[in-house]
Amino acid sequence: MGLDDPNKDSILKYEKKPTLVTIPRKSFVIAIINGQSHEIVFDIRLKSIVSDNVHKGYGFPILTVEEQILATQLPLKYPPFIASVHKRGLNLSELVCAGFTMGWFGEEKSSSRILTVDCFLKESTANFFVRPISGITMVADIDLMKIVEYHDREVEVVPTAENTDYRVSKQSPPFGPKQHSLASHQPQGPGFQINGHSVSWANWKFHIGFDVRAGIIISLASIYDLEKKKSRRVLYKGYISELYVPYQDPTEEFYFKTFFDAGEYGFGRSTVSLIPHHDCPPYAQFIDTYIHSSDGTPSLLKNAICVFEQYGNIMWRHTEAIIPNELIEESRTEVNLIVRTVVTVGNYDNVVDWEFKTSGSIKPAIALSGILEIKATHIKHKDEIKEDLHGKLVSENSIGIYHDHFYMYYLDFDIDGVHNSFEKTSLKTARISDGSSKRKSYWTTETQTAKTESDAKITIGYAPAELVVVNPNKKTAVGNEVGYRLIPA
Ligand SMILES: [Cu+2]
Repeated sequence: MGLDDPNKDSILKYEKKPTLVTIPRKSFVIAIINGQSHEIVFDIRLKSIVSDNVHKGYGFPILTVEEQILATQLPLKYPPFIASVHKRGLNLSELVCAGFTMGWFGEEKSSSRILTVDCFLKESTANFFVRPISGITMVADIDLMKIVEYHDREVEVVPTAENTDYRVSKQSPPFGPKQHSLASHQPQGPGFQINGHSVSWANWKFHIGFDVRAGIIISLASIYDLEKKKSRRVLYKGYISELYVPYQDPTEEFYFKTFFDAGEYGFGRSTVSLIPHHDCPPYAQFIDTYIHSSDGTPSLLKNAICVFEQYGNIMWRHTEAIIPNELIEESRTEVNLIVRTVVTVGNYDNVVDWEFKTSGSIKPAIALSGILEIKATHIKHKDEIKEDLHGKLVSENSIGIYHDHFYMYYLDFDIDGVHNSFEKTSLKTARISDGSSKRKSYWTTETQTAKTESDAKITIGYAPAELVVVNPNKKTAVGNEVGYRLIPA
């Protein structure tokens, strides 16, 4: 369930004259009714359904928490699995299971929603993710809510629990159990204001939204121009539209691990409460949000978002000692505004930051934390490896399977207005053959403007390029187009 965004036109009109313009208030609901996926638009003011379409294509709605919990309990009552657990000499009460989506590999459209359920050993450690019970494949149909496929191929060693617990109480110095604390506070209070869902700070103003699929959404970000004495729009809307995590192991128990964390699990639904003083500094301010259960009941998520000013680096400095009888020392501390959420999908924790700088830059950043996904092996040392493990032996009996984390950002720039272009400036070699210079060659630039979306597809990092979103109708004082550079980091 989420907001059915009014179109940009009405939002921009409403932004100008909120008292005169009535903005549509609609919600977008994805519901499973009798095994069919419905996309329903509901008008909140009129209290009526505007449209109800059955989705016929590929793909299924985001998993709900409830059905994942039910699915992960299935193995514990499934006799063949119980037999496999006993065969391995393990204790059923020490198991914890998790559901994994199975991807799509070109099969005909299937009508059933399925999950693989993998189980782990939680005995002697909180870090069960590094103790997988490998060699078993269990597929659950979550509409029927039963195991529909089961293979016990081989008995694999379960990696040891020793030294795996991540809780600070279990750590030895210098990592724990006690660390020196840091006190920090802002005697004059924060330099920003939160008014409803709008934040103003320094020269910035923007809106914070939240969606069950996308998580945090930054919108209507504008910067105040001191010279023009007006606010200038930069970003209409920005959020993480998908996080794709494909593992590179083609074997039966891993090939399907090609996760879409936003589309399958929900980046908003997987957002967790921030831990004050640890996830955000003591002087941070927190914003709560609501997430709904599968029947639509809203539940409060405390401290879902934090906003704080971050101090630290030198933004600019100069010591001037050349002027006789005068010493000038100037140093400016960089202060940035951070808007932070943490999204925990299974073993991984994604720290999602939107950083605003007084220079006008916006820096979306990700810090990935949590626990590596492990596959068990009988191998204890590198010398025993005979074939491709599809990963690295990271510890005795533990392979960290090769994989990537691709974060996709939806960025709708509205730089000084809605008509923006995407430009790519590449370097090209120019040769001199007429002897007009002692140089034989030099590089110059060549700019292309994308005419279509597919024109704008680029492979980052293979050749130097400057990627800029510009407003071709707005020029700087010297006649250049105003724009924002995209700097992949
Ligand atoms: Cu990873």
